[in-house]
Amino acid sequence: MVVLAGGVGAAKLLAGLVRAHPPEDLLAVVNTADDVLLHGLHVSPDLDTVVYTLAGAVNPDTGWGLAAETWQAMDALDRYGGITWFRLGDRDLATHLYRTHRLGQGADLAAVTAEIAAAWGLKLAVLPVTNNRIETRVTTADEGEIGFQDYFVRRRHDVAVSAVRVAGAARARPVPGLIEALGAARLIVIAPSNPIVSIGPVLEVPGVYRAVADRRDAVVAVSPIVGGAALKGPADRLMRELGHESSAVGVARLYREVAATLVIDETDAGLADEVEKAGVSCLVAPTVMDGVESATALARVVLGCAPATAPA
Ligand code: FO1
Repeated sequence: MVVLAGGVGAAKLLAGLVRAHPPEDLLAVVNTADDVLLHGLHVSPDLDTVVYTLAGAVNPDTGWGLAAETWQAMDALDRYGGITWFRLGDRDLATHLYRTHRLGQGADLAAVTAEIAAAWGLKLAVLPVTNNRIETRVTTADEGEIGFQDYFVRRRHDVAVSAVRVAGAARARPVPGLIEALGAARLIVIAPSNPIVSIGPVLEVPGVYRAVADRRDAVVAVSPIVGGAALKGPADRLMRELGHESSAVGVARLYREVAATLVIDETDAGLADEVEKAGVSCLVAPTVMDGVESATALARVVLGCAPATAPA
């Protein structure tokens, strides 16, 4: 099974999937367009959120960074007027130090991610969508084009966006093994992550969109929009600002070429017919994951969408 993942929402569903399905048969393919180079360190927020969550070590209040964290380095950096708007905890820093060290030695991001996931005892495979640098760039009215973390964290995504692009996508290559895994997977899951800035960049890496679209009948997506709103982050605003309807129907329209089924929350049961009219089969189920039980229950609904026959 292959799960296309962004950050927090995807990590929660993955925490359910590893309980409902053998983790050895799970491959999480994670967005890296949120990655940021800061203090000379390579930070991979979505990869780290997936690893930390599945390791049971993530900060439960934020969904990113580590629980029981300390902030000595950030406090010490404040003395110098260094960059501290992007909060890097003392233990989290070790991940970025290690990743940067290994990349500097010539290891690729997939290899380093495998080392980090193994160090946290994870049994499922976690892969960046590409080993190449891709970077979400967001155009705002007052600052022009800025980096994703400048938008998401420094500006608290509290600014209107007129365009989003993934710099580097055109020349990026899918991480080795990804296209084959998509061709062979019994089921492909599009996790409830931001369709624009988390799932979008994954599908923009050349070859990935086509590989997923070719398996459309084996692809199930979970809507990250519930009752017209995102459970976390700016997905609803971004969809509206970029001309899409911020609803489960809007998500269906975004995914209809790549996914045969969309799971929407019971809150949106009344939209099921419109989702079907958008050309996507609709499953109504509880999609708000407030703990492992609800995540596991949703995982079971998703797993139930696996076609009976394995791919030809
Ligand atoms: N999100 C914030 O809102 N504020 C932060 O200071 C912050 C720091 C941070 C450090 C490491 C990391 O892995 C993630 C971090 N995030 C922070 C989340 C990050 O912005 C992610 O990109 C979002 O979760 C969206 O995927």
